[in-house]
Amino acid sequence: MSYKRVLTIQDISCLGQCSGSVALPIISACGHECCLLPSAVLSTHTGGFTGYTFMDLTPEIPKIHEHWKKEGVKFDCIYTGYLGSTEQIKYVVDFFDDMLALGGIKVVDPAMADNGKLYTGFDEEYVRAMAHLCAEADVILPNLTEACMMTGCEYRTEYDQQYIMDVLSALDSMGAKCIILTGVGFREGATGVVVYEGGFYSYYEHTKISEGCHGTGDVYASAFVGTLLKNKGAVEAACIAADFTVDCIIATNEDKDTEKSGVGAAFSRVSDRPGHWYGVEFEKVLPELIKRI
Ligand code: PXL
Repeated sequence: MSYKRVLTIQDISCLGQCSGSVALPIISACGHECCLLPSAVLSTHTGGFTGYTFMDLTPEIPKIHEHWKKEGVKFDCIYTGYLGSTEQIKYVVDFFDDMLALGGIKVVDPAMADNGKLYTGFDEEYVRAMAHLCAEADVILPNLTEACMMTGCEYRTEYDQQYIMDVLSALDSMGAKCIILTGVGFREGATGVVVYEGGFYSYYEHTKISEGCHGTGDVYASAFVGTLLKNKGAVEAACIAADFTVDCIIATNEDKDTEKSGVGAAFSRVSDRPGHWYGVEFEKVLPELIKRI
């Protein structure tokens, strides 16, 4: 059947173009039903805003689980992103155990760190629990920071192929099955993804447009899930999602170029800071993604 039902478990950052607010439209645009179970509700994401609100929805999760069990609902894919607490990670395993349809796929984006640093609000215990969740998944999508944190490998900004093979082999020993390692670049101006599956590696290199944009990890993972469920293989889905993410950044920068850059300046409010800095304008390039899948 080509019409798939996906459950995504991640937060809603009401302003911020990340997590649930990008997973829902992207997965829906790919032609699937997307059910969003919010792990937390925040006024904004935590990257670059101050004074945001945070409502942890952990206590709701087992109640929703119980209700859905009574309804007999099953999902063709469960895809998790930013989770609100360590306790939630345990609840996610319960969904994996009894809410997946036959042949259903478990996809985990650890969504907890970038550029060598944990996001605000996470700790070592969360990292350990996330490593266990990744071992349960069919596909994981860590960036290099998350991969190093979960495996204990040293995080480096400059490296060679052997280093990346070592990180992948550490993830493999941790129990991960199919690994999509994002943000891997071997030369100036380039970045890419490595797909490791069944002992085989492949690398897809693309242009590095900027030093990380907020929400691109979530855009990437959502496009990957939407494409994978169109019966594409992991390598093809990883490449299509990479092209889409690059197009999203380009579309966002087209607007930025017409405004004064806000980089390096101190702005106290979102409305004082020029450019669309807190997310990417993925909506503009959704038609391109749809055409490709
Ligand atoms: O894009 C990852 C993400 C998701 N959700 C929240 C975040 C972040 C990254 O900072 O803060 C709330």
